Amino acid sequence: MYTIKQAAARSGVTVELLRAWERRYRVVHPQRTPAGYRLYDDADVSRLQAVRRLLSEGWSAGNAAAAVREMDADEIGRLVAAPPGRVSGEATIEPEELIVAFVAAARAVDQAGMEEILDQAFAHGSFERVAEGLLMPMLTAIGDAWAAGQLEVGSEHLASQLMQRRLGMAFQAAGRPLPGDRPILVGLPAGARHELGALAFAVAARRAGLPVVFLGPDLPAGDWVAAARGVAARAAVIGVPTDTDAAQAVGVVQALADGMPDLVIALGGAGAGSAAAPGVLRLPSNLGPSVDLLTETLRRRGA
Ligand code: B12
Repeated sequence: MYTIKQAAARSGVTVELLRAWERRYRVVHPQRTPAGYRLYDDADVSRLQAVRRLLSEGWSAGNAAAAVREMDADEIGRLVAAPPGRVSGEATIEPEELIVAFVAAARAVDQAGMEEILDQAFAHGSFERVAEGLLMPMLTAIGDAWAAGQLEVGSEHLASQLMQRRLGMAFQAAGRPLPGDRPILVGLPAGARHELGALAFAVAARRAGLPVVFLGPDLPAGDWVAAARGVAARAAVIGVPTDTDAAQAVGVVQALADGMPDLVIALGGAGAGSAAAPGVLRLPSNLGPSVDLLTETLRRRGA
């Protein structure tokens, strides 16, 4: 066992910092001597080294502590032993740790920390992989924490705003449709505001070369028809994020099918099953397969 001075020396942090991390972030839980002095063991020292390591890679203290709190001894050992510069890479920071750290940063309304974690998330591979493996699970974890009363509404709004901006940037970066391309409209029916899944799909579809126009949330059926007619759309993809959105989605499908019989109409999202109709394509929830299915359907129908 080590005194606070020894533990600080072994982990390479100052006594003041050690106390602050203990008090603010509960990184370590020292035992006490009968006289009340703190005593630290090797596991405490490793945890302190792990936090220090993440800080040196640019993490904020709160996020580093939250990530380390969720790690077991093996993970901490691997983190501490990793060569410099490797910590932010795929091999060492597991997606689960980024998700936990993102929720912790959101809870603390730490926007800079959340941005930092999203930067790291985007280093984890292709857009599709990051969106499905990290961004969407982060949102689900935020929703779960909110439902469990562990996170305020402001934190949840902050998280979805940040996600929306990132997805918007990815959408812009994926290239614009060429003039004259008959577009594929993607959007949500009246009343539906959970637009992030549909936006992620729109990004993936654009990246696959489809000329996507994203109409966004909350669009009434008549306006879908006006937009589709106005641009002679090839397809309309309607996001149905929850069962509650299904009735309005059915209205959009009917209005589009009546007004533009040759239009390819597709539904995607967790509520899509409740809005299913004959002749309407039901897209799977994964981004890659849903883009492939739409592309193949457009080709087959010569649309
Ligand atoms: C962010 C959020 C919001 C934001 C949305 C911001 C935005 N710009 O989108 C705001 C604050 C607006 C919001 C409002 C509300 N929300 Co909300 N929200 C969430 C939260 C935290 C994340 C949603 C999200 O983006 N998830 C990530 C998405 C993409 O995952 P997903 O929906 O499962 O989608 C997957 C697939 O289905 C697919 N997909 C989705 N859409 C599409 C579209 C296409 C075309 C394709 C191919 C695929 C696809 O992509 C994903 C792949 O994994 C969830 C929590 C959760 N567990 O999801 C609650 C949640 C969805 N909300 C909920 C509720 C109840 C509401 C409100 C009614 C709250 C209120 N009382 O006001 C309102 C309703 C708003 C409305 N009229 O639509 C409930 C829904 C319960 C239900 N099943 O009906 C949830 C589950 C929270 C909860 N635990 O209770 N919310």
